[in-house]
Amino acid sequence: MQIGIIGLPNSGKTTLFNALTRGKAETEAYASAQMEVHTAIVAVHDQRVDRLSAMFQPRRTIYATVQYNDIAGLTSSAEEKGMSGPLLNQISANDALLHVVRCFTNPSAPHPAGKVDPARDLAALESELWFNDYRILEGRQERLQSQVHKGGSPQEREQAAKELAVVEKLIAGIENESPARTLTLSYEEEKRIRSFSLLTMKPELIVFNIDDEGEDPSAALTPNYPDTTGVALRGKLEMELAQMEPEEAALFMDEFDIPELGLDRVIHLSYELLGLQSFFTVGEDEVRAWTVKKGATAVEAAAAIHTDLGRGFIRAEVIHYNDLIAAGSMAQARKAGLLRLEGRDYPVQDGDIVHIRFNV
Ligand SMILES: Nc1nc2c(ncn2[C@@H]2O[C@H](COP(=O)(O)OP(=O)(O)OP(=O)(O)O)[C@@H](O)[C@H]2O)c(=O)[nH]1
Ligand SMILES: [Mg+2]
Repeated sequence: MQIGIIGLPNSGKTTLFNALTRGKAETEAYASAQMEVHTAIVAVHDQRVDRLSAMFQPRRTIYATVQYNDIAGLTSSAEEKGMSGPLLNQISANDALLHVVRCFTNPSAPHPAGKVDPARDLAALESELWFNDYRILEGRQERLQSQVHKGGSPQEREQAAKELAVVEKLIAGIENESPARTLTLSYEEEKRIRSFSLLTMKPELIVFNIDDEGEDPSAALTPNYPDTTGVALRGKLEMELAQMEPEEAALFMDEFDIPELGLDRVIHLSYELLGLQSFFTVGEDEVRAWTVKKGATAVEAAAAIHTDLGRGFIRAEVIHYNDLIAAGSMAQARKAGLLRLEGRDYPVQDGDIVHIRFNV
């Protein structure tokens, strides 16, 4: 799963990327027009995994991961020409978007537009995304209209008419300021437009990059953007903390009275945003968190571990994390009859501990 970090030049994308990934990519105050992408894979820390690891003492403990991509090169002036193809490809390759909005003031890195104005910047980039989808849909609409009237076989015309109906629904949505993700589409409708890679179809988290003393504007600004989540983060401070040794960071947080890092919150929000959940496998060899979409079935969970487990699936032996912890150990849980045998269609729950029985 990949999350693209987007935002206007100098909004703090690379700063946030460094904080999330504990990396040291260069933040460049004046070199934003070029397209460059930093990429890193981040573990999703989960206390449940720590607790299971303490219980089973495995050789390896593995957290779920998410990939972050720091994408520079977006500006608010692309509107006349649209986004460049390569930039568009970089953005649309992501499963979700994390939009950084500048709220901080910094005399050594002045805002390119002169004045800091989060509402303006947020609107500028959001309309960029909407406009891009609009152009794609309009182009498609034109072609489909001519196909419906004079194209190919009756079947082809019927298919074109069906696709046109979805395209027009999405266009009406955008004209009505409803991004594609807010429209209810049937599975069939969604399938017809999947290949367009619409940017407003992607789940979006808005991160307000605030000063050390700054106020959180998310409650005021996010409601204008349906189906997004907003969160404030002190980007520079978080980056500096993330780059310190843990003991040093703890001292610093103590001294400046910072109760917790905002980063973990962003990591968890983005995980939720993707509609993901974790299940666990446990044993002496390995305790591991696996990632599946919410609503995934037992056989899909098995296939996420290994295709063979999906193919040869017989049953899943399942206990929820909370039940195992309450029982105290796997042996006691077994004695108390807390392990269930589930079939292939069982909807896996976040926190399930799963053992797949299979035969290939
Ligand atoms: N005071 C302050 N400065 C920040 C903060 N976040 C970023 N900066 C500074 O703002 C400048 C731009 O930050 P970057 O992280 O490079 O921004 P960017 O969005 O990656 O910029 P481009 O890649 O050039 O578009 C740098 O000089 C940062 O040190 C913040 O939260 N507070
Ligand atoms: Mg950058």
